[in-house]
Amino acid sequence: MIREIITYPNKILKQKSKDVIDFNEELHTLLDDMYETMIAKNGIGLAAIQVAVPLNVLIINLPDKDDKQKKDDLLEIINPTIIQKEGKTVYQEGCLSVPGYYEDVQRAEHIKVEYFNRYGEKQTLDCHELLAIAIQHEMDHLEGELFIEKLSYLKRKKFEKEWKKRAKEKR
Ligand code: QAP
Ligand code: CO
Repeated sequence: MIREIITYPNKILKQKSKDVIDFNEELHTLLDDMYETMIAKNGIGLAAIQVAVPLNVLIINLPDKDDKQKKDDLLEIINPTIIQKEGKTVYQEGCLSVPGYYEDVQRAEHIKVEYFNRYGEKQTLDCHELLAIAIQHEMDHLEGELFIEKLSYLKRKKFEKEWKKRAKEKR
């Protein structure tokens, strides 16, 4: 089932998410719905809070070399912790909760993450490039933070101005 995606400036997005305790059918339904919703909206990553569920759950499905988004490549990441961080990189990010806005964000270049899969099995993943960026972006959602909150003062002002202008045009 496709769920509604919460967008900025909805306060729900500022909530901190909590760890999953039961790896049950309800969790599996949430994960399945998140995947369906993300694909329907042309996303490559989604956190549970973006569909108003405050749990430490995120999914990532990056396109491969042929630019194809394959469900086999789907990562379902539950209760993640970053155990190593290295380097710095800048990437122009977007977010399904801030549609139509893209801006450069600086993040760690490599990260090592521990998490659980949908069956409650512990996993460890070494992440580089776009995957490292995507996981950090989604993990920020779990802390109630959006990529626009990482921008410099000037870029943030530019964002607020553009967002207000767009809200006006929609009226
Ligand atoms: C997070 O972002 C991310 O504005 C996932 O109109 C960001 O899926 C991962 C999207 C940067 C890696 C690098 C955004 C779709 C999708 C929009 C997304 C839009 C339609 C964003
Ligand atoms: Co996002």
